[in-house]
Amino acid sequence: MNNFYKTCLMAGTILSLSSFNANAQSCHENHATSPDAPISIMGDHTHAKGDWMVSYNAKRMHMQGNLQGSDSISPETIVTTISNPNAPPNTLRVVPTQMDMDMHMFGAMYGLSDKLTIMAMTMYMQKEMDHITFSGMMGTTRLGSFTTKSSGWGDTSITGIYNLYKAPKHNVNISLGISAPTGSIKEEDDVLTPLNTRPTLRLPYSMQLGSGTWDALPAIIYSGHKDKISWGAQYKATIRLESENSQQYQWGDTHKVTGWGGYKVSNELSINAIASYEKQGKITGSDANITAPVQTANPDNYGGKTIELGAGFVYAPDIPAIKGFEFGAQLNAPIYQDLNGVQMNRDWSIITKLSYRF
Ligand SMILES: [Cu+2]
Repeated sequence: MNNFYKTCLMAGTILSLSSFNANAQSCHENHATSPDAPISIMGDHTHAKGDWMVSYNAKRMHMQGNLQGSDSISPETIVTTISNPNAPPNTLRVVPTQMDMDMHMFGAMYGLSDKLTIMAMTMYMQKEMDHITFSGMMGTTRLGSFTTKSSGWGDTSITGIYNLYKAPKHNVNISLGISAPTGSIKEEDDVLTPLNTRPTLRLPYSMQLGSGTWDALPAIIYSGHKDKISWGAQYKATIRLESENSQQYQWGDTHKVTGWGGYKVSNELSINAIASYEKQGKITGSDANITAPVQTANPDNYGGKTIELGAGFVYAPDIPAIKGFEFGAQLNAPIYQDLNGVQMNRDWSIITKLSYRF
């Protein structure tokens, strides 16, 4: 930890005791780290030269039920009205009802200079999807239900974050990352077929752990603050650098715009609210091993537009023994979804974060 940061902490402590923290504000800004940004925002800050940060984020995303475009659709309606281009007789016979995705993200940041910070990130994922299987080739007789699971390491990224502009109340960072296809795209599990057999099959795209392609991760982020109020906006994208992966398909690019506002309740605690718009393209190409009569096996049933709202907090305790630690949580839920084809409904997600600077 550098001396400047120690001085910052001391100044912050003294100033918070006197309940006047205008100088503490400019102090954390000079340290080039803003504790005000919501924890779901990655790459919001840079570090001073030689400073390290390690972080662990745990995210759970819960999906429940299905949507056709923006409208909710029942399993019985799916199997009687939605066609299946993968296999004769062109009907869907298996419907996902619920999905939970857990991501354990491990990150490290290092200030190469006061302007440029490098960030490495990897994640361990656990996915679980519940389904109903309908009996035979047609009709709405339920045969039974089953759950598929996949778990393992996902894709790994390295990102450079550059401080483009810094003024007392305003900050602009640009970043460019590259994501390596370290996550498996050949996960398998047992399924229950409409003919009451239980073969082991390649799982649909959404149950795989990586994209299979090298991807670029560009972003630009603006943040500002005045007294106890903070705000910001970020645009970030995931751009596929290869037209197909080893299994002959490509995930759609994603573009996401996020805005937020925060309020510093005390020198240790800030709360925030967040709104985001995300657009993702369809999957192009297809994996010849993914052919089950389920909507998730059809590349057309991927991508769409989602607007999400969220709220959270960031807590940086002012206790000498745990100096440098920061903890936060955030809950997000969509208020609008317009999804391509038929897809599972995104219900909510929760993120918690623990980070340590030294
Ligand atoms: Cu950091």
